[in-house]
Amino acid sequence: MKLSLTKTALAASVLLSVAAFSAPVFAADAMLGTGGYARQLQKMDMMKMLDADGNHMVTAAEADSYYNSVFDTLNKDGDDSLEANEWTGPSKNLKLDLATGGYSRELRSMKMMRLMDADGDHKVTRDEFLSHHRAVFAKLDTSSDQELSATEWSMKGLLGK
Ligand SMILES: [Ca+2]
Ligand SMILES: [Ca+2]
Ligand SMILES: [Ca+2]
Repeated sequence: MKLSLTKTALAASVLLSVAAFSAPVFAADAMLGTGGYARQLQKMDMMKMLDADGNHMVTAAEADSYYNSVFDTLNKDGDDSLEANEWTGPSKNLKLDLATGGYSRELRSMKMMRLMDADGDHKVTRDEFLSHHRAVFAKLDTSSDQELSATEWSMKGLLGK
């Protein structure tokens, strides 16, 4: 009796861990980026690219406008979403004019595509793309004033390991 209870408990915990493993990335504390992605994003060169008015702060509006432009650049066929071939592009030409080479490379990994594909249909819509970047912004905006300072921008350990 004791043995079969233990077996049942074991089976239940295996089932639970399988369920946890395959759950989509919806939780508020879900990973927002790979370690490589976080490192490249949080460089000052990247902050400057989002800071359109050059005042050393990145507002939520500047971030949205930047990521809309990135989406448009990647979205070669002009429909409403990014497909895998648009995401990764031709292998020799990962660098986006709007971003550093390091950031372009990390963004265009399939792992980052999967993290942004909230409904798991293998396409990243503009909404999915923007809401991911808004979540990144919110995570970095530790003072919650809708602006990122250089200190907030470069804060380590918030986005991914
Ligand atoms: Ca600014
Ligand atoms: Ca597309
Ligand atoms: Ca999707």
